[in-house]
Amino acid sequence: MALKHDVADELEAYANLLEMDGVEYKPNVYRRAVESLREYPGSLEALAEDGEDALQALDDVGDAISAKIVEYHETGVIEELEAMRERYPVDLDALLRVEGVGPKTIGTLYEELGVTDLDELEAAAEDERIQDVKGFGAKTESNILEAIPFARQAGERELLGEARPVAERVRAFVSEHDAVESAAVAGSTRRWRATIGDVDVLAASDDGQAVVDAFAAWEPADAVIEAGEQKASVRFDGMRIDLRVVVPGEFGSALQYFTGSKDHNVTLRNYAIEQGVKLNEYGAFDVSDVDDADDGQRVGERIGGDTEESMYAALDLPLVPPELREGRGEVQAAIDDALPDLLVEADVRGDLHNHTEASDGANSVREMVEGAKAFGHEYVAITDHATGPGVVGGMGVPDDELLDLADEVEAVNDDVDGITAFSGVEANVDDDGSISVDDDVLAELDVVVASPHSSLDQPGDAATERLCTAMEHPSVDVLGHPTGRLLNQREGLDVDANRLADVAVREGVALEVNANPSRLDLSGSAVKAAVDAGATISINTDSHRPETYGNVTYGVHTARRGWAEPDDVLNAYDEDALREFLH
Ligand code: DGT
Ligand code: CA
Ligand code: CA
Ligand code: ZN
Repeated sequence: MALKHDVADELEAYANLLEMDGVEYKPNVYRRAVESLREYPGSLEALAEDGEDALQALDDVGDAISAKIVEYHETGVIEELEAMRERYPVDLDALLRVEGVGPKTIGTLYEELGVTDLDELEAAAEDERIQDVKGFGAKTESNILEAIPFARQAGERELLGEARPVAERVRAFVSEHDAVESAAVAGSTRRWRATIGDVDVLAASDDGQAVVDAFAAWEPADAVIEAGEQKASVRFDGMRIDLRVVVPGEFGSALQYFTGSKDHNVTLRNYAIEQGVKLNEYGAFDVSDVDDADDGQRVGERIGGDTEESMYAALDLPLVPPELREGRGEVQAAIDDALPDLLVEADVRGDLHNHTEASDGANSVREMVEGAKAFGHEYVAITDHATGPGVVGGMGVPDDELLDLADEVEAVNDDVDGITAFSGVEANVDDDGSISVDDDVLAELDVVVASPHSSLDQPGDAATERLCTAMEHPSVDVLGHPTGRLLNQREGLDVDANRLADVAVREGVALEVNANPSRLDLSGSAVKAAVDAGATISINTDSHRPETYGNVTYGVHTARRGWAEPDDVLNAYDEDALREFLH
């Protein structure tokens, strides 16, 4: 497997172990290096071959870290890391998935109670041993206990942001094979679900065995799980990847079947039966003249299956976009000719939630604005964190400096042609719904994003109330990452999406679809509630560096999962319409 993945994972583990050990400052130095490694587009092998100096050309990689990368490249281990692992023999990955539990907590619970994995953590909490440890209380203990089932289940699914690039890579590899006519990503990855159980790829070929053999020999794979004549599964970077090969004439029906979801397919198949049509992975068959339609897979007259369109056309239906195939009324909408005219990425004109080095971002205002322009945006808002609870390590901008920052944004706006830069802030929504920034300051800014960052374990009613109160503030334009969820890490606020949508309409506030692949917040189903109620959404990347403007793709597809059309999306508006909304 690629050195980059391996070494980034190892250094991240090292950062966590250092933090467990009570080391200050250094863990974050390692984490910054990990981020830089993961974003480096080139081959890390090539740099490592050239030695430590070459590696130090990477951002945030200094002497100690470059030496560890070379050590790992040459020997396959980092001695200091292995020593730390011996000292703390805990299942860090699993324990870190428990909401509210970080490396420091894990370190303490290991020292005090010998907790090394989820089962032992659960037992300690059930026996009420955690509340006796200094610095812990009964409340923390019960929070931990409640969060364990989610942590257990979260370990089994991968973020879309990790799985999707891998799926594309496998698809490209497979489609290069001489015997392959076409290849496609299927399953939940094609539906752009926020998390992925396993990656499904489909290929059309008359020589299944040759294609399966090539896939089983795919060099980056960590292991082959199984390999048959028509399908194989491999493991890569903690993910399972399934490849199925079908004959070209059945590619469309197989693609339709293996894209799912199961709910969509069941609904579609039942409708088909009413029309005298049988659907399966081998095709669409007219069985109206057949005595026993269950007598084999390929019965009656075949009326579709070479393309996916032909499967829907066999029922006189238009193709249902994969993001809609979740059994949320899309089959009925297709029958009624009422499918939405979905938003596409090209409709998006700007990004309304971004950070600079004034708070926790990595770049200057100018770099973020020029980056947005290079990305193709017509406008961008600079919305650094205000100070407040839940904001990383005092990184927020105090009220009086927000106005200076706004002046800087205005100066950059005057100076850089071809894009409009809006001033703004990401203010905190406090527990009671109040906004953490002074009203007079908020009134001066172009874009006010208000987001919850703390108390993300409030009960649903209080959480809904809190967010609705925040939207009633006259200066708030966008409710940022409304639930505060972090996929596979914390569930976030359990809000009533319908009520949120109604208040958003009434108050003229846009609900964010935060496009960071760790958030995708609102989720697709919450977007659907918003759009159904007539609310406006805003798809923002929450970028802390220009390289992540491209995450907008994940936001767009999440919005599509919520049936969003261009008119539903604030940052698909032209600048005049946007300004009107902001006023
Ligand atoms: P995942 O992997 O959990 O994120 O979700 P999917 O949707 O990718 O599910 P997966 O990988 O088990 O199967 C891929 C698709 O194949 C699924 O969406 C629908 C279809 N499929 C698989 N097994 C069945 C089944 O037993 N019945 C039906 N109707 N469809 C199935
Ligand atoms: Ca799957
Ligand atoms: Ca699968
Ligand atoms: Zn933010």
